[in-house]
Amino acid sequence: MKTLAEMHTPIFWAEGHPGALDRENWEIKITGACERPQTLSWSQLLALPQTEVESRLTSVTRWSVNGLWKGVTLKDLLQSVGVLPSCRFVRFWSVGLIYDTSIPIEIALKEKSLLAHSFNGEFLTEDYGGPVRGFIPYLWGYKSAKSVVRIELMEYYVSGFWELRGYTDSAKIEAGPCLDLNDDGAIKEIEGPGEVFF
Ligand SMILES: Nc1nc2c(c(=O)[nH]1)N[C@H]1C(S)=C(S)[C@@H](COP(=O)(O)O)O[C@H]1N2
Ligand SMILES: [Mo]
Repeated sequence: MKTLAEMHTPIFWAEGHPGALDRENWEIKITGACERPQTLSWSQLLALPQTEVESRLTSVTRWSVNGLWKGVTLKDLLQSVGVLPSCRFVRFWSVGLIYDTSIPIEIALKEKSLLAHSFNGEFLTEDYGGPVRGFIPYLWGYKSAKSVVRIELMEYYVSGFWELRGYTDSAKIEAGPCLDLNDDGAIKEIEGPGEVFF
């Protein structure tokens, strides 16, 4: 199984590459509309139920990469903090607190939405959003925030880094040509709006 780097997956850090990050001491603050706000450590994250999903990250810049993503489902995570019915959006913050993005709770609760730490059996490196990133295959890649340090459970929506710069708030995947990085960048068609299946 190939790594993201071997498939020449672009490395996007619009706010600047964060450099080396400390996986063992990584912490994610979970705040907002939940019964038990908490700071989740790396070991606590690994102690939660682990889920593997075979799915694609698909960028609005029209490339897509498929593999085995592993981590904790956002559903399990939200359950563990006692998410409140008033929570309507999940807002992710990347290290440095410059890049943020929010998704509707309904998408967060879908089976393939993860807080991911691994791809094809290897921990994610900093280039690809390690130690832990959002992975939301249902929407354009800019909703999959890298190197997440904070998750805010929100009662309302706020546009994030790319949404404020012109990308849609909904991030619905649209039809059109797309490079399949699993197939040496061959151009394939996304047939219609929705998750990419080729
Ligand atoms: N912090 C941060 N997260 C980010 C981005 C970014 O620039 N900074 N780019 C987003 C976009 S547009 C895409 S397509 C994916 C790309 O993930 P990759 O850089 O691991 O390939 O990350 C998303 N998450
Ligand atoms: Mo993207």
